[in-house]
Order: sequence, then structure tokens, then C-alpha cells
Amino acid sequence: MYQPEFEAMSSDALESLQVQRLQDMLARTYENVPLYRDKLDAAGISPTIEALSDLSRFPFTVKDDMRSAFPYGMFAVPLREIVRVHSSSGTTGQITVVGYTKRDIENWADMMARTIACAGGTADDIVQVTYGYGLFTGGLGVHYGSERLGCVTIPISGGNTKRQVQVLKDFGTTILACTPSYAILIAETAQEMGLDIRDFSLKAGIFGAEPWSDNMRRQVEELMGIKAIDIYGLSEVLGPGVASECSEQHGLHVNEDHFLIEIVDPDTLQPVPDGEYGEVVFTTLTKEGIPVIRYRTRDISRIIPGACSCGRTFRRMERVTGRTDDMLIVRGVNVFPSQIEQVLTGIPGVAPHYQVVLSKRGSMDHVEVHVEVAPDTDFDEIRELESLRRQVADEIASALAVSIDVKLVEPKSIERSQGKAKRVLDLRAENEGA
Ligand code: DLL
Repeated sequence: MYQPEFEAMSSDALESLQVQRLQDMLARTYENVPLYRDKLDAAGISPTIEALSDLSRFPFTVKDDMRSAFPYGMFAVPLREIVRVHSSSGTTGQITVVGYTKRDIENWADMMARTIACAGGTADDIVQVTYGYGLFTGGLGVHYGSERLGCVTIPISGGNTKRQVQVLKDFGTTILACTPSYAILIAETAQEMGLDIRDFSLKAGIFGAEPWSDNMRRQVEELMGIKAIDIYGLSEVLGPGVASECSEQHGLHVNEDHFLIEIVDPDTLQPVPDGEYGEVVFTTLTKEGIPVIRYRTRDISRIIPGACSCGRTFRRMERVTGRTDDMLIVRGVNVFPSQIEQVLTGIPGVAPHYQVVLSKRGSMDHVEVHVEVAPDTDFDEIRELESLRRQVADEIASALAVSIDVKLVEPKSIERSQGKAKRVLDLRAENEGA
């Protein structure tokens, strides 16, 4: 543990720290961010609390609030105190900008150092930072944490996959940091180069930034001979370092000395009991640049009740299986791409590369899963291919309780990503225009 004085705090000590930090944050935010002041004034809420439960009176913050304040309207300090900005990917609309003070960067480095320590990392490790450097928070976020822990830090960023493999080998990398989908591509590229990553010094991966199934974890662990842990975060709240799995690989410890987590029903917006799934909502406690009050992440998860045997006392959130805005409704049944992935990665003969393609057939939405067959597939065996296709379709239907058309596609025909994989291809607007 990198900071046991926080990570293993008693629940009473943690709660009093949280109350004190929340009081301070609310006062600062009300004072300095007009958007929050106006919202609270309009709702007749004073920015003070006695207990953590008082937070449930406060209005939520959503991505559109950030967009409306673009670029700097949500900053709670003057720009001269901001030392870094990052931005969210903007795949679903206008980008948002987040700013960090010197203290924010320090805290972020501590949280990322905790994350690397969660993967068993120490100052003796060599960390290859393959997340993208730039406006995306992944690269620099992990970088500062790795240096904070004292690791040798390789700032290679994403891309040039053969070089990634060569550096893994030649530099003796022990911890790889990238998206899980890119980790699979790196492993496959090594195989094509005639190299076996299991012979390298690599021992752990800190993978995140996108949903990935447990089967995908097992595959990448097997291909690389490593322990793969899931790391979670989002730019609006921090970047990587919000929560991380420990060696138990059973839920992600939320850095609760810096963030309050709530799980709410996305329809009623009422908090749900521990153990039940809902939308994850975060309130920052220490952030100076952009504090957020009850930020609705759109990510679906739950609190895992009970203590963790690793000794960390911070509560754990379940791995994020998807976002409310990624959810497909297929003939009335809610489907997340990661559920499809969990099925596909359990079937020999298909590769862990897939895409859910949405199109229009007349006025109806049509959903089809494209999945690559394994590279050693014999394409002359049409009967075998058809039986594989049927097996995939049947297994999806029995796991998801709805049947979805399946198309087998050739190896390497689905576009690879060096960052977040694009699991859903939406052609509906194009179909309408046609
Ligand atoms: O993806 C921060 C990050 C970088 C996390 C590197 C982990 C590693 P954004 O680009 O703002 O930030 O995207 C945040 O990505 O709301 C989730 O929907 C998704 N996400 C992030 N981590 C995970 C994960 C970074 N471990 C959005 N599992 C979040 C599932 C994840 N989804």
C-alpha cells in the first residue's frame, strides 16, 4: 500500500475527514463557481452540511453543465493557479476542459501511485505508459503516479505497436499501462513477430479507460503471463486514479478520502442500497481546479458490500460494465456491448475483436454483431463456419435473453484502436440519408 494512513483508515476517521473536506469544498465552490451558486440559490439550498447524508439534498451536475461552462466557467480558482488542462474525448459532443492546480496534480500523482501499488508495483518497477499523452488524461496521469512511486517510467504513449513490443522486451518493462483492447493487440503483434511476452519481464498490467469483460481479462493474463488489474477514472472527476482493483481483483477501491461515491437509480435519481446496480455519481472532496458536486457519470456499477482481504478499507465499486448511453435496447431488452464480449471471449474459434453494428432496415433499427474468427480458421469449411456462427448466436441469445444477428468476419477486418476501442458502429443516420 502506498499510503496506508489513508487507504486503511478506520471508517470513523474516514467519515470525519470526508465531512470536513466536504464542508470546505462546498464553501469554496459556492463562493467561486457562479454555475453552482446559481443552481443552489435557485433550489434554496445553503452550501453547508452537518453530515454526509446531507449531500443528497444537492442538485446533480451533468456533462451539459460542463459544456455550457466551456472552456473555463467551472474553474473554482483564477487561471493563474491552474497549471494543467486536460479534456474529455468529446466523442458524444463538444469537448469539455478540466483544469488542475499544483495541489491537484500532487494529489493525482498520489492516487496513481496507490493504483500502481495496487498492482504490486514498487520503486523497483519499470512502467511502460502506453496510454495516450496529450489532452487525454491517461498518459500523463499514469506518468506522474509512476514517477511518484519511484518507478522507471517509459513515456512511450500509444501507437507503433511493434515498437511497443520491442520496448517491452528490451527495456525489461514490468508493468504495462494501456487500454485492455490495445493490450490484446500488443500481445497478438508479439506473436506475429515470433515473440512470446510470457518470456519477458512483464508481471502486471493496469488496464482501463473502457469496459472489458472478465473473460477478456483472463485472455490477456494468459497471453502475457501477467496479473491484469482494472483501473477506472474519468476526466471530469480526475482522470485515471479514481478507483482501482487490488490484487484480489474483486471490485475497485474508490479513493474515498478524495471522492464521495453514490449509486443512484438513473430514472428516479434516488440513491440505491449497497449491492444494487445504478448510475455512479461522484463528488470531489479535495479538487481545487474543478470541484464537482454530485457528477452523474452515466457509468453503471454498484458498491460491493463487505471488507476486502487486502486490508484497504476504501469501499469497492464493481467493474463498470457499460454506460447508460452505450446501452442498446434490442426488442425491449437492455444490452451492453461488454455482455456480448463476455460471451464471445468464452467461445474458442472466435477472436476477441468485435463490433456491434446498428443500421436501419426500413423504419426499424437493426442490430448485428460482427465478430472476427480466429486467425487459424479454415475458410473453405463453410459448414464449420456456419456452425460456429450459429453457436455464437445461440450463446448470445441464451446469455442475453434476446437473439441478435451474428456475422463472422475475417481476421483483422475490424478496425483496431490504440486507445479506447469503438465497440458500437452506428450507421443509422447514413442509412437514412441513403
Ligand atoms: O478514460 C480516464 C482513464 C484513463 C481511466 C486511463 C483509466 C485509465 P475519459 O476519457 O474521461 O477518462 O473517459 C471516462 O471511460 O466514464 C467510463 O465510461 C470509461 N472508463 C474509464 N475507465 C474504465 C474502466 C478516462 N476501467 C469514461 N472500465 C468513464 C470501464 C471505464 N469503463
